[in-house]
Amino acid sequence: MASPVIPPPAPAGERLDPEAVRGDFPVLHQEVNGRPLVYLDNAATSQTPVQVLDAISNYYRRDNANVHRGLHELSRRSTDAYEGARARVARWLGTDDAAEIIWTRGATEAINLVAHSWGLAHLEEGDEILLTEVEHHSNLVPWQMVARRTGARLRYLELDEHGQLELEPLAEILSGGRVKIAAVSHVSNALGTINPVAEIVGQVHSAGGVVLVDGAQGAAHAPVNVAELGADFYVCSGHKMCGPTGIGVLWGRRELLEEMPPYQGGGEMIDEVERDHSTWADLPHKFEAGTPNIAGAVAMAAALEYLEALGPERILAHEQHLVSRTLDALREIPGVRLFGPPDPAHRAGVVSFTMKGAHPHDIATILDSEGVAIRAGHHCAQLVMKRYGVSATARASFYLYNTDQEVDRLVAGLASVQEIFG
Ligand code: 7TS
Repeated sequence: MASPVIPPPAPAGERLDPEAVRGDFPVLHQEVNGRPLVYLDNAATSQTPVQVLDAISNYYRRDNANVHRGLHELSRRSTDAYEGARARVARWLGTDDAAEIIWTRGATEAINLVAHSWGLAHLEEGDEILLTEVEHHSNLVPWQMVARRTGARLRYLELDEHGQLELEPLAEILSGGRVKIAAVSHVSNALGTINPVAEIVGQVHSAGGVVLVDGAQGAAHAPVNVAELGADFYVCSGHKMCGPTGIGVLWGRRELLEEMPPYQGGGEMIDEVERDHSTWADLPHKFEAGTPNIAGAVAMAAALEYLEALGPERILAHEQHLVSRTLDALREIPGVRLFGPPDPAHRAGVVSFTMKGAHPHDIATILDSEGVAIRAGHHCAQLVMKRYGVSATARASFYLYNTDQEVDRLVAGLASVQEIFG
């Protein structure tokens, strides 16, 4: 399969030029409600460059076949592409063991896999699962389900007034010796906070626990190296990092994955099947029952190649520049309340806010009428909303193709909101 055309690596030190990459994203070039689209809902899902669209199209046009079974050319090609994509993800996350990469439908399925496979096998009454107030529901509800089944207790790290996790109580919580697993997000989808995961990992490990990092908002917006992070599990979703929906990844340390039972049963995940029992395939196939999302995996690898050429450090720096510009402008608007760390250096590309007198849904509707797409609601993070005493916020979330002019369109739209409600 011809590999998609990837932009040449950017010279070191040079800032990311969003105008230069916008040409790769067909969806951005349209009018919405008579105005050029400004897409600021990237934390929900990112847009897809032609290089990734081509990877999907080329796969179906030329190579489509099921993996790991046919002794024919197309099956060999699709298997090579699928396994090559796995190796690509492994490199992106900083491991050279591709068998530690499990394909899933997304971050949610990856967390459910760990919660149910590792959790049901290791947790019992009296054990503790450490979560945080800032988690997306995908990193809360599976643990609540497993806690209910095992009798384990849920503990929480809390948020301070600036949207950062309070680490002071951690030592106390861990001193009980009962925390078996901690599940923490790398970056908050509701506030944008970059959480101190390496420090949490260090402390939880010292107390004998393992750590899952929810990287749904991390891997897309900041460089990730699971070895440096020291975590035991890391999850992410393709559709938040220029890839398609329906594909994501669980990375786990080999020793842990090897002793975990399968999450789902079916084709591909077995070694031998008898009438009343079966034995399991080796990693990673033990966790990949049924025909996988082959085109999704191939496309996710193309997305990573695209992001790598641009440079994850430069993507984060660009987002922080846009966040800084947005925070500066919003601070000037009377009645705006900002959530999350005041210093852009502590956040990725998310700005959550409310405006006095205007419901976040009204803000989003007025912005939409001007062609500006943001999200309003609880962002699947109701504990964050409860912590700050609101039911919803408006959220602008940026990515590599957003520009200063788009920030200015957002700010101008908010001036209209203020005129109507202020
Ligand atoms: N964890 C975090 C931190 C997330 O932001 C999301 C999705 C998920 C897990 C779940 O990812 P999925 O791909 O499995 O759905 N976050 C959002 C959001 O902020 N708006 O829509 C989805």
